[in-house]
Amino acid sequence: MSHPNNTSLDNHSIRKMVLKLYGSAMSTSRVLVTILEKELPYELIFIDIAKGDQKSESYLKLQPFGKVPVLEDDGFLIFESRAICKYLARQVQGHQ
Ligand SMILES: N[C@@H](CCC(=O)N[C@@H](CS)C(=O)NCC(=O)O)C(=O)O
Repeated sequence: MSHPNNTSLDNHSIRKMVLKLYGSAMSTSRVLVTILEKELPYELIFIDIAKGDQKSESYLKLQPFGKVPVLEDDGFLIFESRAICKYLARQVQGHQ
């Protein structure tokens, strides 16, 4: 899933990679507000916390505490929603 405006930054050669955001609807809302506000290209990877997907072996390699959300940016992993938002703001600022 990606935002319809997801090419805007690509057009300006600011960001080539598509961010991967792992989480569920509620857990990603804070990060999604930042992503949408900054019109960043992203892919949402649904983690079904009701089913316990956040505790799967593969997910624990991304987030060792089994929590959502997680952001992956060209192989760089970051968790904690406020930290993710700050990271994104700084990334965009650094490219302006
Ligand atoms: N302070 C963290 C909270 C992370 C958190 O607790 N996420 C919840 C969903 S909102 C979660 O992963 N719940 C599933 C679990 O604890 O197994 C953040 O803002 O990212």
